[in-house]
Amino acid sequence: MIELYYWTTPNGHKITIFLEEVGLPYTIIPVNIGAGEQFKPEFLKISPNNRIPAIVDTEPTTGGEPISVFESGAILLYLAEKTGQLIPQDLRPRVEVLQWLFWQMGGLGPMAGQNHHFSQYAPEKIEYAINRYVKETGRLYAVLDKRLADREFVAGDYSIADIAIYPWIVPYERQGQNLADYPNLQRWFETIKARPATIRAYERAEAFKNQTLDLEKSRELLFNQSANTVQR
Ligand SMILES: N[C@@H](CCC(=O)N[C@@H](CS)C(=O)NCC(=O)O)C(=O)O
Repeated sequence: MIELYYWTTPNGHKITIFLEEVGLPYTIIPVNIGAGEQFKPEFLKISPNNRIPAIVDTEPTTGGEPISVFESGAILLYLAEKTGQLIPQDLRPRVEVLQWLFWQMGGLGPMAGQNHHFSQYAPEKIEYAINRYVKETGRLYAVLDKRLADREFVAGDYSIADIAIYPWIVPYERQGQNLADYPNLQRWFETIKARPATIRAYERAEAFKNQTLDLEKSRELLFNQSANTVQR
């Protein structure tokens, strides 16, 4: 059984999409990051960076104690290796997948995240910061669009690279992007959106929405973290 520490954010969706795709049994342990549940000591034990997602695999393939994993890219890789699915075994196609997985982890995720922050959440509209991240997100979309010009998926067959990228394209409007400007990316996006596993993953998220939150408190919890937050 996989225990998934989860919230309804792009990085959370990556793991439910994967798990729905391969049919591995899992239970969701919600971690409401707007209510500060990522700071609970029991969660920090498996996710010391106070971020979702994280997993505990209660039945590792080698047996023994449960294994916990944090960081969505590491989780996808762990689960792909565990199941032998959504990652090729051969060197060349495998390295293609890994490049695009890491491209998402180091590029699209952080840049689109800052884009969301400065465009939607920052208390002041800082034009320089908004332009910087909207333009960089557009550049990354264009890289993806070019890559998808002559192939169906990002790297060979449908893989953990596509799964890592897709949830970060879902909020394209909030990122100041128009998918019609990237026709190959748009075609890829519609293909993944229509997959039954993707539909099921986003349906599972519905159960956790509509939580009433004190927005001011959430903002303070999420956007005012420092070394003190970790050291206290
Ligand atoms: N690189 C990390 C990023 C995870 C991340 O930023 N998670 C956010 C939600 S998408 C979170 O848990 N935020 C809680 C907080 O900022 O305290 C990953 O891919 O797993």
